Amino acid sequence: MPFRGRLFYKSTDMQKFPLPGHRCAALGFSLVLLWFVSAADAGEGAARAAQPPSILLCLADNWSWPHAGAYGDKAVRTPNLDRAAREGVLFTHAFCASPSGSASRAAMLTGQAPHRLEQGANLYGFLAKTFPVYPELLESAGYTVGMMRKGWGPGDFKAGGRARNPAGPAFRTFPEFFKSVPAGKPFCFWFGSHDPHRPYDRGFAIRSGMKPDLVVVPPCLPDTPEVRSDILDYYVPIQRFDREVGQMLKVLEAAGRLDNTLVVITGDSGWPFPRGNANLYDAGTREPLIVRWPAKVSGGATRDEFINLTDLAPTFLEAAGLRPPPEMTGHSFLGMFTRTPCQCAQGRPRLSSARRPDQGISLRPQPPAGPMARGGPGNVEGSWPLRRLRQFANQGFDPRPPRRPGNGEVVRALLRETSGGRTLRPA
Ligand SMILES: [Ca+2]
Repeated sequence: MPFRGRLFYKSTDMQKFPLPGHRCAALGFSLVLLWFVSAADAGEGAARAAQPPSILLCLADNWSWPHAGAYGDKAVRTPNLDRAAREGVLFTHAFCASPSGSASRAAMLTGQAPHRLEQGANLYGFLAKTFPVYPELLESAGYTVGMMRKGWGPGDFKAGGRARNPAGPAFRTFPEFFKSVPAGKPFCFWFGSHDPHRPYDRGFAIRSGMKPDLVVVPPCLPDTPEVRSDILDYYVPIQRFDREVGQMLKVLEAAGRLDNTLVVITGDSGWPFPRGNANLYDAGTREPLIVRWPAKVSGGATRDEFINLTDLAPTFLEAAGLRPPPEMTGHSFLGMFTRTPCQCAQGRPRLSSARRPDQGISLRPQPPAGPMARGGPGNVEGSWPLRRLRQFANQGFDPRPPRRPGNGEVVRALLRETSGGRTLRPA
């Protein structure tokens, strides 16, 4: 609190004037000084609040939810990520747009779904220069941009007509980049770690004392000592990623730039195990996501909203005070922290796993109540998701009791969601 610091400053002045008359003079002088300093503080605070934030994306390579201490994983130690989550927001339902590196990164950079990106949707393809990417948009707005290690890729960015990686000009280290940022000016940095991508030094984790009994083996994998050891070996580079993120945050903290930096920590695609990377299961697409920005976002929260990593580009642009280009299919989720009720998920289709054999249900959440709402509660009964659910019910699919384990619960949850919290039953 600046106020306490100023009060202490006043006390030291008092010590310089031991006589009573001088004390009054010192007190008067100090009060005037205090007023000036407080006024200056208020001005600085307003200026700080008005300053666009810097943006730091810390991107792991092949990292799955929920492999961080903040999510309750006891086998991996991630104190720096956990601290960022405590001081920021921990998301539980973030998904990459594609479980494949080049496509996922192209989608993150452009804020667009991969199928719109031509060759950009392919591993080892290219991302044509005609697709705007958020680092270039921020650079045009005065940001200093940079990246280190793995940016967009794997692939040949020159084949897309670009002179540099779409993630920005390359630097060897974050401090080297940070030195190039003019004082007080915002920056946008992409830290593309190679961790925890394979290959691993087989058995290294157990040799270094990590505990296989703490590993949670997913039911789709055989629970054997070899699998536990392999999962622990995947945790070793996650811990290295954690340390490197911690070092970057320390650099920002020492420079007084940490709290107005929007820090996002996530991964490009799922872990390198069966059903993981390159597969459309959750293990291939569901990502850890931590957002830390104390200047605007209260810390200590866990959010369950559905986030797609194409949402990052429009979120970064909105944070910088820019309007996302209309071709971005991602949605800024900044409104989640600044507007009530949340409008960030409005219009986003959701694919559910509730299905009759081979039939999926695509659901669109109801618009929120309020001036932005396109329909009130009366609209809910006739909304097409509910009609679709009723069609399923009329076709003989009765979610009570479920024909498949879990389906009934899913349908009931979807009915609750699409009905704005009211309990509705299929016709
Ligand atoms: Ca990857």
